[in-house]
Amino acid sequence: MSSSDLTAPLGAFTRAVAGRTPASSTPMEFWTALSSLVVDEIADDWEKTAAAYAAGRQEHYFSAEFLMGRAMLNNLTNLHLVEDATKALEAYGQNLTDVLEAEHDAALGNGGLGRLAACFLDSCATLNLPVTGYGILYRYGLFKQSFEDGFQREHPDPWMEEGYPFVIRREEESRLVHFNDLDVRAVPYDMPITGYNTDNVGTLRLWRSEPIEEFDYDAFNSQRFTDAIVERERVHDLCRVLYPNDTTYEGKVLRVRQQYFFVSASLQAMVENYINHHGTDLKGFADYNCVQLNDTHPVLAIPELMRILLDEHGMTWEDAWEIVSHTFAYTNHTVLAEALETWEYSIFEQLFPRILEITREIDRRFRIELEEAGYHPGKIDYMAPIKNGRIHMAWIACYASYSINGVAALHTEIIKRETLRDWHDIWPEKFNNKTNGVTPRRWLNQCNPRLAKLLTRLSGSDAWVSNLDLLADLEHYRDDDEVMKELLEIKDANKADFARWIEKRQGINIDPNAIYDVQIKRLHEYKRQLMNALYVLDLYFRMKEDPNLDVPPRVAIFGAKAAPGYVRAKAIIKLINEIARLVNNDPEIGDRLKVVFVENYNVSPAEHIIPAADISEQISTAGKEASGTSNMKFMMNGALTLGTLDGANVEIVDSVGYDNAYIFGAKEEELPELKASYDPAAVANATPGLRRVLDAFVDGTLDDGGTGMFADLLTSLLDPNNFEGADVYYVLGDFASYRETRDRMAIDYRDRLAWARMCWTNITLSGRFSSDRTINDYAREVWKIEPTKI
Ligand code: 26W
Repeated sequence: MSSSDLTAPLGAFTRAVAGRTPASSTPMEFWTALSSLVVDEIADDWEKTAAAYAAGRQEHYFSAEFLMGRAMLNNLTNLHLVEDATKALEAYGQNLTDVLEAEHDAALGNGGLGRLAACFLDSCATLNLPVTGYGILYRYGLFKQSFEDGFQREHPDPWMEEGYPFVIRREEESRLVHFNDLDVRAVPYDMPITGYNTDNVGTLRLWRSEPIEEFDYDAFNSQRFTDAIVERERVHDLCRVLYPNDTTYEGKVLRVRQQYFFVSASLQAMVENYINHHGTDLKGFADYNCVQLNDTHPVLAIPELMRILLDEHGMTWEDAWEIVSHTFAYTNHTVLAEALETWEYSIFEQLFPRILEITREIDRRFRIELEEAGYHPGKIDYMAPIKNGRIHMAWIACYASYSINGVAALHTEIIKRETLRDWHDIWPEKFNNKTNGVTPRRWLNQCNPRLAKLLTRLSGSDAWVSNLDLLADLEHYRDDDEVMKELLEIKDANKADFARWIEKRQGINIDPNAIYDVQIKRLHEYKRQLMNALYVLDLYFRMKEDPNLDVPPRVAIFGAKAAPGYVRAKAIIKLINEIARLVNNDPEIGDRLKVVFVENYNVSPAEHIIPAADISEQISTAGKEASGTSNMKFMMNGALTLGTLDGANVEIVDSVGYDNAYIFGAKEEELPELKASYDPAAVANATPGLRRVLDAFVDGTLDDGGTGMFADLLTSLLDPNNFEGADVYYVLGDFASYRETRDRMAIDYRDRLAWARMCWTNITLSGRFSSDRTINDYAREVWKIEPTKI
């Protein structure tokens, strides 16, 4: 694309935004102006793409979460406008970096599931696939985290309050969503999704709830005017906030309202589009549409589509079910029992009695179908959509969907064997695996420009950016010492950048020559940040004991938010912060060991951290992490995995080989037997280092501010009277193996060239973990859609 001078238009947009001269405008005002300019650039292609997709077969990605992060750099890169924007900003004395940093992250998701949805949209746009995302325009994204005296505090994240030009309100496409006690107007806000090397522009449609036009005129014309206004505002509550829970389900009425709200509005829009293009006979609906359900959060779409077909289009149950059972595909993202959504019958009764009625009919017919097929009554009762006054969303999803998938090979095997075993017994053909992936645009090309440049130079073009498998052709450079030295220089430069960034952000000084050992992900006991913390504390004690201990300098980097109600997760945050305080202030230790807890971890901090990482901690209890996706981002950026054989780690090792990863700990299939005879207290006493670190929780070495939370952590590890027994996640059981492996890894790091070769193999064999591969698999095997280039 030819370069164009953006100086004049940027000036004009900035004046319009700021109402003053560019000379007096702020980086935020320039950001706003530049984003309007970007939307201006893509408007024609976006309209064309939407029209092309609307006419053919499409996939609709339903997700309660889209963790988009920042949009500007991605859009500028895709539109080849980075240089032009840089020049134009410079003409006004601004620099691109500051303007990019002014953007708020769109944190409309908790973690892995939400970020996966965002990577998928990026791949769909790049691959010209007719896919649209549907979700909720939360006014407050995931809470902002601060640390006060080492404790997590949560603050609201009003991410759009300063304006956000990347969503466009489509007033005329509003829908009415009916609840028993409330009618709500759903207004779509569309976000353009640009792709790499394509003019196609996809769409993320986020719904916002608003009062419907007709209101109570009597109330408005009387003294109750203000009451009427307040009542009108109540509707906005629906989309006010993203629930900050991943994995733990809570039966909150507002959450189920949110779910119904966005799936109802989305289905209405889909049905109307079908009618506009293919006529009022909806029998062919499933030929033109499929819906991927991102976990159970959007599963109400199943009874809702039944309602639309039965009540609004007069179909018979059989005809409607035929359509519904060919429309939906369900992805499972977790095997943790506490995450499975079940709603109380009474909630459905109160909010949408008609949906309840339909769900009961689904339940009745399900029971008959299985009885006729001769299944055992106990089994039928277990699998039925409604049981003991509760509605099981995953069971409805499994029954109605034509496809059920897990997100990594091991995870899919576990859901087939355990979590969804009965469904697999009856409908094995529905089950399939789709190992997750991440977009190499954001997670390599944009966040690691130095490495991207090297890869482009060696491969002679940037084609790898949209075909990551091409990097495999470069693997042989691992034997080229000059290239390996260059790789090491790139990592060093990225680490120096990170050191400056964290110094500026949190005032911590770290040594760029140290090993950067990173664990960034939501805080959960199964992810075992606690095991990492135990290692760091143990290493500290070993260094104190033997001041001459010959180990390379290390920085342990953490980033994690804990769900506000998850007391133990918050205790682990406090614990890590206390360890940091102890270690970082010890003059005897100096730069040999530092602990950094990155505050308010989010997508854009990840973009600073990952390119600088040497070691990627993927240390979940085997069988618990469905896939993991940061493991893939680290791999692409040349960090080595220190991990268990869990989730996608299994496939990462399969790609790079055991020589290029550090694998430790109990395997999934070994754990049942190990756990049966497991005595954590005995392990604590017998494992080198463990007793000493555990004692430090309560002997005054670490201070929990008198809360008793550190003692509770000890209880969770050691007390057999715990709800599910002691140390459910096998932290102490795996510790010895973890310690040995992490120690060995640090020593291996000293052979810089050998280390670089391992990193290089990880980078060049990461093609399989591009979300382009994942999306191509979904498109071909599940969605049956074709690229539709404008
Ligand atoms: C109802 C509360 C709730 C909210 C979110 C329950 C469960 C969830 C998600 C399913 C949790 C989640 O994000 N799971 C993660 O999904 C990623 C994408 O597939 C995987 O890589 C992670 O391993 C998995 O933990």
